[in-house]
Amino acid sequence: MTPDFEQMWRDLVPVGRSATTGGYRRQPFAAAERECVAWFVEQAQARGLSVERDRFGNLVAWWRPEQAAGRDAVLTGSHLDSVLDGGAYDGPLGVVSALAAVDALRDRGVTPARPLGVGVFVEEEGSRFGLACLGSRLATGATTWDRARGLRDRDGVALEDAMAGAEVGSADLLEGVGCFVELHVEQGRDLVDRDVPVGVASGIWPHGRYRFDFTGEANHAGTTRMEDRHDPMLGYAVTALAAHKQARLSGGRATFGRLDVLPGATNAVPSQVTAWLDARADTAEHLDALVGSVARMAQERTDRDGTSVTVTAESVSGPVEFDRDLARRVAGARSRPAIPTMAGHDAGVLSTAGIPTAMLFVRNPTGVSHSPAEHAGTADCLAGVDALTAALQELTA
Ligand code: HGY
Ligand code: MN
Ligand code: MN
Repeated sequence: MTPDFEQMWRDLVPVGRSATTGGYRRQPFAAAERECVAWFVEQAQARGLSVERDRFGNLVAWWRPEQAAGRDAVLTGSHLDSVLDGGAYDGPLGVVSALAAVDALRDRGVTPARPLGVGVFVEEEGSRFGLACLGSRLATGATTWDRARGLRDRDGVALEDAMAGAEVGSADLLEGVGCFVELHVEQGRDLVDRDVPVGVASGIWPHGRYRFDFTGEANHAGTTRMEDRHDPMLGYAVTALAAHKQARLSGGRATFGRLDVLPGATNAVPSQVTAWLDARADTAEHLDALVGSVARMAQERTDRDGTSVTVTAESVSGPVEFDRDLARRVAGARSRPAIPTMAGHDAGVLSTAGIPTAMLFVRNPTGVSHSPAEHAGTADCLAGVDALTAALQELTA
């Protein structure tokens, strides 16, 4: 008898967790994430699912009953990679719940009349190579291998080199997929405020990642008079404050969470400050306006300081409205609330590629995510498995 949800969860919990912060470091194609993928393959094979891989590191474990031959497939699943010091649930909850849903269907004696796949998309967080949902963008053709192969991580390692040791295949994993349902921990408090364990997603805000390169003049921290400096740190500092203010005024989101300072010497005025802005808004126009206003303020300050700034969009995700009919079917008999999310997901990429897609959210008591404090109670996780099982049973009938 294959292990149940709680056993599978216990298997994964220690993999890639930092002893100091309790956060997860499951960077794509690095040891901890590869251990998670190996665990997934083992679990899939223990269930007699056939694991297929594409050339980008994505996988789908297929349940193809005889009677399902020739019919559109139903795909579920999520991702196993994490942001740096991320939480345990963002991604893995959708994968483990999908495997548990397969178990539950079998326990009910259900044999799907459609192929049912459990998918794992690689580098959903874009936390190593910078492009969000990299695996699903490659699988859908939203980006190409030629554009992606040269993306480099913080150590300058290119994607194609990081993938060198990884087992890949040549399947077109999305061929014949009629719909995709992703279960995910909620990254917010909507379900908490509604006191509901499971909800469905209505859509995803447009969002993007923009690299600000501030260039100034390195000089001595002591012998250089303040009026003689061209310090790029000032441009960054003013821009970070401006981004926060513009987001608050517009109801959007703006975050500078990553910074590189060169040369990084305590007693030298820096030559270069690179800062990454994560910006999000309810519409594409509002997003452009938010990023545009922040870029203008950066330009004004650098003009004053005799420094310069360039802004490069590294990852942009458009607005997503999920398939209403599918959301209704996935919500099932219960009237589960339909809630928007400001977090990107592979589901958004597949929806944008034209595959009818829905998301189920599981309540997160703190609403905190991308942090070791991210959490979902076992009862709510099991309610999520039930909801996903019911949805998959309905969709594969
Ligand atoms: O960053 C996001 O929106 C998602 O968690 N990948
Ligand atoms: Mn996620
Ligand atoms: Mn995430």
